[in-house]
Amino acid sequence: MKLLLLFVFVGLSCAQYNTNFRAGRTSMVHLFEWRWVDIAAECERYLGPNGFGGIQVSPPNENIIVSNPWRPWYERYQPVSYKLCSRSGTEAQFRDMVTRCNNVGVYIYVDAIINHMCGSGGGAGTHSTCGSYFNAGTKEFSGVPYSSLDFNDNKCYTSNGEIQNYGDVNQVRNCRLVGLLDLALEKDYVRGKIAAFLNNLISIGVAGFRLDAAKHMWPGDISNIISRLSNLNTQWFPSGTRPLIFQEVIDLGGEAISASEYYGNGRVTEFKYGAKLGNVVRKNWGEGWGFMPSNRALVFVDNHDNQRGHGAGGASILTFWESRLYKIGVAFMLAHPYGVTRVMSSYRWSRNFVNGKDVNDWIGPPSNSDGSTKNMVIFRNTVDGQAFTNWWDNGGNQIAFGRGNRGFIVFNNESWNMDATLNTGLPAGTYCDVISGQKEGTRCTGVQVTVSSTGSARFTISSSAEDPFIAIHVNAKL
Ligand code: AAO
Repeated sequence: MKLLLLFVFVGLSCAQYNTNFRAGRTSMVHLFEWRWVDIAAECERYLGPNGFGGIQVSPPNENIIVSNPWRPWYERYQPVSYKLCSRSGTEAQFRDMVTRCNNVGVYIYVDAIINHMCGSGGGAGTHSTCGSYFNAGTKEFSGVPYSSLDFNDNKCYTSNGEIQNYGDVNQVRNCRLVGLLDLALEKDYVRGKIAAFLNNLISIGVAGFRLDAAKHMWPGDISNIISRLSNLNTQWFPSGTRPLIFQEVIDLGGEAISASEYYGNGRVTEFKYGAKLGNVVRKNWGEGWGFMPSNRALVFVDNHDNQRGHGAGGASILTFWESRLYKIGVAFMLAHPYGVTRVMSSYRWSRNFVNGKDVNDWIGPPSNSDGSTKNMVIFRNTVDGQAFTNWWDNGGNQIAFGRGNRGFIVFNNESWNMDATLNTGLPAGTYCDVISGQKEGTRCTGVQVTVSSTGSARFTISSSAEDPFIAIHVNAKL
């Protein structure tokens, strides 16, 4: 009986904060603009075997087709209906992906665009990804259906209907974000349509949602919609499991709305993390970090916006364009215990800077990807739940830390070579560095590290290494 009560309590207390990852898995990857057929194959071939817990996928529902500029990535942030056809694929392909990924323990988290529909200048017709008729001028969306009664314009008091001042809570939540038609989420009808959309995804087997533009929705409206959501599909999840909710709220401080207003609904994207981490890796050590509580945070080095100069974070954000620093940042994040971690898999585009701004920031996807962090994801799984221990630094940019007696990581971000003997906290033995290689059978394919009976080990890292860090853990011990 006691045991039963404990379970009930744990179930309730975790609720929408729980990632629902399969036991032993800790991280998700954002497969930005990937196609469903490619993701299904990626789950089976790579993400499952390499310990990934989940995937944030691009919005699966019908969106406007933007032709000027030609088919930018961001058209998917302009919904036309909740039918499941998009550039990533058809509904059948989406269902097949969810089934195949779930079967190998990699769960799907949908980027849900529920704050708004398309931009007010989107025109009228069937230039939408499933061919549904809409008229942005009269606010008619036949595929849902929504009419002009379902939007917020009557509550917005700015001269042009736009958010003009982020210091005014009412504007941020009742007016249009960059011209996007703002849904009236206090209406029972609208709440019902959104909940039906999300519940359809849950029934297919989806494990949770990123709520796009959550700052632009009233926390109480979000809470009502969450209360209408079903438990996850029991084909893959224990009965009574709630979907993970993580809300996109950009809070770098200094605005009227703070991230903490959303903690009651679920986790929140911690944008300070990538900004501060970027500063640290760029060697601009700064003031106290002031992050939200770890059990409320979803963290990332970069996201699809700030990777290309949209959203928040500015120049300090690390991206694949600076691969060496980027890998340091991603490895640090995955080794450190804070938050639920999300790595990024996007695509390369040709940049063109005009007056310091990339005028190619709109370019849409090819069908390939880049980026590999598989061994650090396994590191994070291996050290999950272990304390942050054995911190060491040289007073500058050589740092090291451990995770209990399960893992240890060392970074040399100085312009000179590192040679240091450090206390790792690990059991004695020979360990394979999982950055330069890995353990294969009875040998290491890269650097080997010998930990003595007192737990100390010598680390040498060249300042010219492309990956100037070494990571060892107990599952890569010979
Ligand atoms: C496109 C066109 C527009 C056109 C519109 C409609 O670009 O010109 O008007 O269509 O036709 C994405 C793209 C948009 C695109 C949109 C729709 O990024 O360019 O518009 O799809 O296709 C705010 C929101 C945040 C949002 C972010 C981009 O709060 O929710 O803007 N992110 C999500 C998605 C994003 C998507 C949308 C929302 C819309 O991730 O991909 O847009 O679905 C401040 C505020 C932030 C605010 C930023 C940017 O940040 O705090 O809340 O984010 O400004 O406006 C310092 C400050 C920091 C500040 C930052 C930037 O870092 O510390 O607080 O500077 O000023």
